[in-house]
Amino acid sequence: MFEPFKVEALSTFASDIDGVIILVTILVGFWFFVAQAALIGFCIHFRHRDGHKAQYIAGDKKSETRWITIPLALIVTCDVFIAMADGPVWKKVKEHRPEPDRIVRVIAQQWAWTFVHPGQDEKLGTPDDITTTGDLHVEVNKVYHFELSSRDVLHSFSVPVFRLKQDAIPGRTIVGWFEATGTGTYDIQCTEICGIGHGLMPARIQIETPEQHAAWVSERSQTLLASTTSLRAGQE
Ligand SMILES: [Cu+2]
Repeated sequence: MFEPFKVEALSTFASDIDGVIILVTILVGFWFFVAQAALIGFCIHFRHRDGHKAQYIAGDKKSETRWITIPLALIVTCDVFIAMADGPVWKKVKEHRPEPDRIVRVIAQQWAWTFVHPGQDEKLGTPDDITTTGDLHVEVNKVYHFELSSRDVLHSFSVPVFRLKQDAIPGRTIVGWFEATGTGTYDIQCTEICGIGHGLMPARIQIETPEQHAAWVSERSQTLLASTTSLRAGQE
């Protein structure tokens, strides 16, 4: 089977995006084969052979321009179908953001991903925030907003199982969203060539059950508390 379809679809909008990709593939694939068949057919039909000179046809007669205008009209009609299918999906994924259950911060840099998660208070920007490198922990069936930024150059935050991709632009914080529909550990990839170490900046997303996520937050909070306490003791 075609490789992209082996990637599981684990977000609330993944199947919508797959639907648009399948539609575009079918329409473009159909016209690709029609165009190639016409090209090869004309090459054979108008070729040079004994007693028959090869023809150069500029296509400026009215009867010949139909070979351009009719396919153009048909292809534009297909474009209209694609626009009708992708408009609502774009709106759902990029324009409309459901209210978040949690917010995480995603920071790209050459060549690593840093993730800041809310701690036990469920709020971002407080002292119990949990920062990790290379591992994003989220809970299944919860709406997350991510605040994406870059410390240096252009990167792109891609989570294939979510069918999610968003460029990270230095100087800007871009907010997006996702809601996972299944658990497991999956790839996060940078999909913007960002320097010589671009291929060395993979990360993982751990999609956890409510119990697993609560246990992870609790464990990391204990570690954070212990290190803060020992740091204070060392300063006194
Ligand atoms: Cu990158």
